[in-house]
Amino acid sequence: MRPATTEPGKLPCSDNFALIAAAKPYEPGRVVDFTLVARGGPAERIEIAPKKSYQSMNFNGQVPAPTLRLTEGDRVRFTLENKGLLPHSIDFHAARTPWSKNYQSIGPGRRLEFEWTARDPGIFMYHCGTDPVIMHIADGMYGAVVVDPRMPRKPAKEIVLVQGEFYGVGHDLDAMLNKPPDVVAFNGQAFRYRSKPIEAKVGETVRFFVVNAGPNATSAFHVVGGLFDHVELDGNPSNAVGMRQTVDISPGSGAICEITLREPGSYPFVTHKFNDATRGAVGVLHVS
Ligand SMILES: [Cu+2]
Repeated sequence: MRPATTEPGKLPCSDNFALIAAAKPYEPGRVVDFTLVARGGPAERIEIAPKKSYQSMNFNGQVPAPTLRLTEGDRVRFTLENKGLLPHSIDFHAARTPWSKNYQSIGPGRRLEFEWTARDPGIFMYHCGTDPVIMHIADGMYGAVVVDPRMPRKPAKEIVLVQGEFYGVGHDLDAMLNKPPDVVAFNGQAFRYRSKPIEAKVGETVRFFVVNAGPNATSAFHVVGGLFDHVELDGNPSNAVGMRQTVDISPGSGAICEITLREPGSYPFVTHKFNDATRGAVGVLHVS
């Protein structure tokens, strides 16, 4: 039998993952349906780096899971279906709802439904919270929720980056607890935006929505050759700060990082925690 590392895997998520849907204008009483299907097993092997496949557990067959974009006040009618092999659950950092009621695990074949209201603008992580949480996260069960404020943000080129760590070939609890990750990636695959840069224009505001799924390492988000003009910690306008060279994003948190480049060229975006950049958390913004 060939070792798992040489088994082919699928692309963790589409190349368009970084390009988020447009913000919706505020509309009182809007209800948004959102369904996540927990998955696992051989069909969920993903290619996290060239010739490096990983046995993921995930939502909707992709790592990271789909980004949910809401506007402040939206009501989410949420469904979790467990089509995986283990119990799974959900934890929306954007929600204010009791863990003891809505974040409990359901077994394979089961379904969970609840509603919550997006009251807080921000960029949030969501993830499976089933024990051992470190494994359900490191194996790929995470995604991002963007909640836009009622007052629309100014137009920008908007990019979602979810940083995550991968250990061994998956399901390796000892490595997750005790060893450094083998791959650290933005949007599920090492260096994916280095080989296929993200395009922007000179003078255009680029708005990064960054979530650090961890599970273990902080992200020190930085653009080489640029400075952030405007940063919102956790993506909330009340946390706005001015110029930043590097933005600290702990596991389980997020930030909006805006930058405007005035000269054409290539600008790498990295975690300035350079052991993790070397493991794959590097991309390129190409400005023309
Ligand atoms: Cu899970």
